[in-house]
Amino acid sequence: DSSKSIGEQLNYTITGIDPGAGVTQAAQQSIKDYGLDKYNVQTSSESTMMASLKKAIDNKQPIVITGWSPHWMFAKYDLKYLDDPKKSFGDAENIYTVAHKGFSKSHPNLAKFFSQFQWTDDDMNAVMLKQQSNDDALAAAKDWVKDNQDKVSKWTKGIKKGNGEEIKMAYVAWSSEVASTNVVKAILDNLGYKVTLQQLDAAPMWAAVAKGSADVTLSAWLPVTHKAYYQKYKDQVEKLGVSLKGTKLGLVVPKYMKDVNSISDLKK
Ligand code: PBE
Repeated sequence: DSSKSIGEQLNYTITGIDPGAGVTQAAQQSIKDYGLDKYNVQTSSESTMMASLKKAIDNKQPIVITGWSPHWMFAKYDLKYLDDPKKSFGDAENIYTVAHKGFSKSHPNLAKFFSQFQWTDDDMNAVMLKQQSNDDALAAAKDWVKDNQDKVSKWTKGIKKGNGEEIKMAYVAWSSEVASTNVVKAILDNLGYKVTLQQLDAAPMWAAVAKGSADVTLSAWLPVTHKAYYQKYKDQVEKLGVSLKGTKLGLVVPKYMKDVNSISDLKK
């Protein structure tokens, strides 16, 4: 009903993901920064948010979600980021590989691998799309690894084979991290290591790496998105490398919402 204001049409709702995600905090910050007084961030999970997005698009209804790149949503739907001149969502940042402190001393060979593991948006998108059409995230990752041996061989250059040595990786169930974590597991398992994966919410994921119940995570978006977690644990963790450069966070809407182009338009 277009006689209603944008806010009324949206039920003053920003459809979001898990409460522990940095993008959730940033969305709450945007409500303050832009004076979106009546709005709420409705938290759930990435899969629930994506189901709401699909439903809205199927019915050509307005919706605003907490989005980020890389993400397969941009390949599947016609979406746009809302302009954020006040930078509630920060600037482009990087995805870091973070380990329990001391990991590079105790596991120099694996630390070298992680320092060499850096891929691109296109690589990650390819894996995320495979995982959209294959419920088995590891099988999809293995497929990609098999077809991209040129890239894999650069990441494993000079890395010694493992001997069933165990390594525990923690991650959050965000598509980007499901992709990277399973790809690394596929590569290291092939090399003779035994990688176990632990899926956690963001706060316990950081805590697990800090206390050493997990060795490594590929889920650290810094310097802004996970700033609070990093500040809390920086003495107990170490950065092994950057797996992907130039990520983005923001509020995202379907392109058919022609009158909504910046966050302040949500006040209309
Ligand atoms: N994300 C994906 C995470 C980091 C990776 C953008 C949903 C977050 O907001 O914390």
